[in-house]
Amino acid sequence: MKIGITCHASSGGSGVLATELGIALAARGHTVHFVTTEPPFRLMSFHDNVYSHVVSTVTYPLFQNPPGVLALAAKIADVAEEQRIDVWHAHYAIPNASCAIYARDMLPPDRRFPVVTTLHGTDITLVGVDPSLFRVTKHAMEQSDAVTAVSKWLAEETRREFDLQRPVKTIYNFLDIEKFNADDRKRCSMCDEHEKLVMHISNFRPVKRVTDIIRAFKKISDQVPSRLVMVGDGPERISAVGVAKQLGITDRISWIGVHEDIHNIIPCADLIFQPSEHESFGLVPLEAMACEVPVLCTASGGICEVVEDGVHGYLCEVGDTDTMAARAIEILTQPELARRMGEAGRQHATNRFAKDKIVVEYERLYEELSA
Ligand code: GMT
Repeated sequence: MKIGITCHASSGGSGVLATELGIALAARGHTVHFVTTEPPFRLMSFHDNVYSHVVSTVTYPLFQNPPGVLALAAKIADVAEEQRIDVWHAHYAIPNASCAIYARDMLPPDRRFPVVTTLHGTDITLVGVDPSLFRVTKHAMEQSDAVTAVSKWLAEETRREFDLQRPVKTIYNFLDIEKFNADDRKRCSMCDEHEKLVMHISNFRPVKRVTDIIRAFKKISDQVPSRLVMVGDGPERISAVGVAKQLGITDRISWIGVHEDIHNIIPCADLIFQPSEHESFGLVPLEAMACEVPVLCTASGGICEVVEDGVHGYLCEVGDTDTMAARAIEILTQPELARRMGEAGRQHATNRFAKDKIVVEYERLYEELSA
């Protein structure tokens, strides 16, 4: 099939998932065309059957903001028509689903294509429910030919918040189980031999609660020789650095910035720590589980469908940094417990979330829609 994909090209999980999906579909013999405003984060190397079209937007003194969203819709229509696209897959409702629908509707009837919209989380929970975008988000879902969500929790939230009458199908996120593995499990130069390594990976947005990490880590590192490695960047970094200064632990934390090859970084960790306000899925914990690294997360949203409390790590209440620290200390001081959790995580990731098991679910959906 010829499949078009639109996604956010930044380092967020939705862009990562969409890019990995496109690469996986191409490896299965499909032709994939990405249309994005910047080259996708994980599409830097060449892949057979994958094409990337980057949108350019006109600037004009009248425009305070260049009309990038309209340019995206126009580009989708151009690519779909020129390439005879069979199905368009929009990742993230705003503006990607809206633009795909606009593009579909501006083509002559015999050139139109079905639109699949995949909801990733914040497009519903934070952006879509904002009164300024509620109606346009609802319209995008109602006008899509199929809507999927990355967890049952997100599907349910969407139906409830938007009083949506149409079905929202759950198709879980996936990962490449060969790429994320424990073979490289090693002590790395990020911490001393005698220290345990606690790691957090995100875009440091408020929903990630990065200051909770710093507060919990103070309690952890008072008891266990350890180092905190913060991977990524974003708006909450300044507050997190401020809290670390107040608590006098700046020398115990490394801020290593944004990295594309996190499959090489995760195996260095003894614990992955993601205390989000809510997560529709939680791609990072899944990646950690595949690398046999225990996880410490919050029991919020779709993460409970990925991580089993006490089996792959622990799930704590949002904001409960005392319990988070106690749970982390348990894992860091009991190597046998950590090993068991790591192995159970890998097993679960392989059985439930391996790439080939999930990608066929999207393939089936595309086939149904374009039949
Ligand atoms: O978490 C973010 O801020 C990024 C965001 C995105 O849309 O790029 O992530 C969401 O999509 C990921 C991929 O489906 C999920 O694994 C994340 O749980 C979800 N984030 C939230 O729900 C907060």
